[in-house]
Amino acid sequence: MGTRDTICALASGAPPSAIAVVRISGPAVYEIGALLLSGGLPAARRGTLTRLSDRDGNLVDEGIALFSPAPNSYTGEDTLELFLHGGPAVITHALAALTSMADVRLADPGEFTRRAFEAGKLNLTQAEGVADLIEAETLAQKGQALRQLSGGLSATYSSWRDELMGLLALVEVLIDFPDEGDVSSDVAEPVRNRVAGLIKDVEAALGDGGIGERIRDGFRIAIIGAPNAGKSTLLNQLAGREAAIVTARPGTTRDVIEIRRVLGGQVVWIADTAGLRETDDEIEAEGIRRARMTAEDADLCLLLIDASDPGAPPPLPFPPPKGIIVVNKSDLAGSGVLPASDFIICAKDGAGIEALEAGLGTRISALAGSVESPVITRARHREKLTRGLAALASAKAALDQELGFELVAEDLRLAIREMQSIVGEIGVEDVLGAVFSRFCIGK
Ligand SMILES: Nc1nc2c(ncn2[C@@H]2O[C@H](COP(=O)(O)OP(=O)(O)O)[C@@H](O)[C@H]2O)c(=O)[nH]1
Ligand SMILES: [Mg+2]
Repeated sequence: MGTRDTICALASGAPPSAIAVVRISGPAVYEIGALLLSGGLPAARRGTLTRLSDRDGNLVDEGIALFSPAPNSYTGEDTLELFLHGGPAVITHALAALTSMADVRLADPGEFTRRAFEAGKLNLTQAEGVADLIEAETLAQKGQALRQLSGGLSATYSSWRDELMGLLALVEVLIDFPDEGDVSSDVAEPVRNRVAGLIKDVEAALGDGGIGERIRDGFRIAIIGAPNAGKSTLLNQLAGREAAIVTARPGTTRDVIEIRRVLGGQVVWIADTAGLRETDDEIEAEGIRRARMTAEDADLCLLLIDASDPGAPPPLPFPPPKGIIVVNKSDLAGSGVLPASDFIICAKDGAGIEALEAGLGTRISALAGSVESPVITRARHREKLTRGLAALASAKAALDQELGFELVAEDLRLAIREMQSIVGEIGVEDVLGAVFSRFCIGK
């Protein structure tokens, strides 16, 4: 790898703040200590009061320096952390002083963690856990990210990989000694059983209802119903602002409009959709198609019914618990019988909204709790695991039909590769950029 650039960045939040943490990682840490810190580089892992100056000897600030020599640091490289006063001018001056040194530059987003990954301090799912932990807004997201960071997830994938490696070794023996009839049948049967067992485990992980991804990315609630039922009005109530246009004209909402809330301890995206009706308008028809797709994708689907016009409400497309009937415009309800419903609200003045929110929160939190410790927390994991499962199914078919152990071995190798790429052991150059570029600078 040769000599590397030394990277530096503000690691703490946007200034002004009480304290700013400036992080430096790479070989130039020694030079920086010698030239820019009063008293030189401090003793390892000992917070030391020091003065940072620029190369012309102008004082930047006074603060604490912490030196973590390689390999016992986050990145595995020599690392220096400076705890300075968190003012914008201090930070600008500090970064200018540091980058004036040879081979020192500002870090790219996620570059410290990328170096930690490259040094083998973290695997890829753990690095993803770091990013998720920083972005976690709910306790559920935080818990999931911490579990991922501490290796809970990679342990599952690694155990599958190890199991597959063991099977591959057995199958390779069968390829090498094809004529030992007894050996083949003795070994083939257990291999088949273990492949079948793995298929079951992977299927169970994939069939988790996407709960891990939902906890991370947000659950989805769709509001659907006839035009003018008050869907946009309800969305605005839930948003606490005028997110969607409300008019008395049916067919106003065409695009899907989403707002973000925390309900039941979970991040939730609530979508307003175009009213469902027959239409000749091309744009409205597209809106209705999107409304149907949004409802399909959602975890909960609210069918809104107008109490003043309950006539023939569109049928609830999903049974409970996903489908929920909400009667709106309770203020206009006559003496007639209202349709059976889960909630009755007046979206216009907000009556019943609190109860609706509480009810939705209860349902979302039940959904989130329906799977204990989901194995999949990102679409990336699901995609790889799905491919791994296909390879396992193909290995199983080859065993069942006695197509030859070469084919079985090839399928097992494919499955191993997918498991390894989830935790970042192989073939990950293409995903590294995507994973790390979404970190914040300084992490
Ligand atoms: N009286 C009454 N009018 C409402 C209520 N909710 C919505 N509206 C009115 O119904 C009309 C259609 O509302 P909108 O939210 O645009 O319906 P959408 O087509 O389902 O999105 C507007 O004139 C709203 O002001 C309500 O609870 N009571
Ligand atoms: Mg609307």
